[in-house]
Amino acid sequence: MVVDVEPSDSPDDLRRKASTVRPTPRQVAWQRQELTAFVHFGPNTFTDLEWGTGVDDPAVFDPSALDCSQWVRTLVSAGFKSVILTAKHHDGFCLWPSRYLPHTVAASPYRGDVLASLAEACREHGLGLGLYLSPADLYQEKAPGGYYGNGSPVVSSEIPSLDHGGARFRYDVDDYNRFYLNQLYELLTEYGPVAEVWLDGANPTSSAQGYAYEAWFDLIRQLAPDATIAVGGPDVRWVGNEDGLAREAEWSVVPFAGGEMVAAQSAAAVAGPAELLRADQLRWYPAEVDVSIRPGWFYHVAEDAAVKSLPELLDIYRKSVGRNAVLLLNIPPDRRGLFASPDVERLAEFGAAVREYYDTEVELPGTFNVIGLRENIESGQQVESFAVDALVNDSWTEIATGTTIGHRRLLPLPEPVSATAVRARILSTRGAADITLSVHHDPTVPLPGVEPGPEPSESPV
Ligand code: FUL
Repeated sequence: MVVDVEPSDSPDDLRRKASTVRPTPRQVAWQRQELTAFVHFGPNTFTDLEWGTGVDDPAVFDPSALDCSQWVRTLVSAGFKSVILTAKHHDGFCLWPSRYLPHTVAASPYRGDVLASLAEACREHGLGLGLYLSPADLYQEKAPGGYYGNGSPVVSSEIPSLDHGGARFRYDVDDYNRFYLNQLYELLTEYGPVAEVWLDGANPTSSAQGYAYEAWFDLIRQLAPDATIAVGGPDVRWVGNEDGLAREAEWSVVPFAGGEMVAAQSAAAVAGPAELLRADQLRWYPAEVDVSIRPGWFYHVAEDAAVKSLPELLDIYRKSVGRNAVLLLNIPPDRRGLFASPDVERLAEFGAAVREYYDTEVELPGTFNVIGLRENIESGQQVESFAVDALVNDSWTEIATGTTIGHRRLLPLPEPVSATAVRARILSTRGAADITLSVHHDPTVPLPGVEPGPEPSESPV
């Protein structure tokens, strides 16, 4: 939902207007998932690269024991609600046998359809399916006759270009955008419901190629009305770093001017009072935190010993889910096409810890070291600052203060508190806030040495 603001609006008018902005039902459903998995898989898995070349031989893609149901079972038991697969990464190789190019699984020794196997496992185990379709495409840039940046004219085009036996659409687009729309059409009509379409902003190509975003968004809305369009799209924004770190004050109501976010996605503040003053429009635009369980996005055997520890993952959980964002955690399958055992073990520990420490509340009287707060985001995001008090030896003591809450806020305490009761005080709010308070105990808190330093650094997205 979008709310217009006027140059004459005072800071209080702006806060009042911000308090009226609401998420769409698809954004509410997206946020309540809290945990989404990312799966980077493709030629890079076999060439040990992070960014492929576009001219990788499809023969390299040769998983010996691919089993998407192993991924899905591992993810479901760790509490993930959906999974986003790199159907096409920047190298342009497709994990499904697209009709629109030869550079796909069909030309590999594997020959199967990875996306179809994943979609089937997701259906069987009740996991949502999301798709990463890289806008940048090195194969289309480098292959003879490739479309990326070929300077072709914009012409009225029917989508899909080949007859798939379903509905047809018409857009004014150039060759690459027609190709991209045809791929979206395949992905959104042949694999069942899609929960999220992830449009990466990174661009390793050298050619200038414009993206027909309005046509892409229109086609996605027509074919997958429940799918969120993330990062390069209107429903979900990139948090601005790939370290697993949302901001202390992570607003979902974001100021825009001239159709762009007022602040850069990676700025220290994107929606504070200073940004509100520069807005001509306010939109519900929540943050997604993408981070890998390993140093790289793709599997590298050399990183088997560098899988993030349980305390690190729980720290990321508190700083993403616990800071009003969705955590998009990447787990890359290995050359067999399976999640490797260090990752499987860590995910099992992570799922058990989230259930025990965060899905379960400490009953009072009791001892806790994490405060949990939630706003019902169907009523927007309202709280600007709050304090929490504990009743210790019959007297109320302030034990924590914070800024925003949003869907969920998890606030670790410097040391455990034993109390008979707790209460939250809203110190400042944009409008009527609908909040709940809980307390938790996480034995990995405090985690020395991993408190965030300065706010997020720039990343390739
Ligand atoms: C970045 C890409 O360049 C990386 O390879 C990875 O896919 C990450 C999630 O997004 O922009």
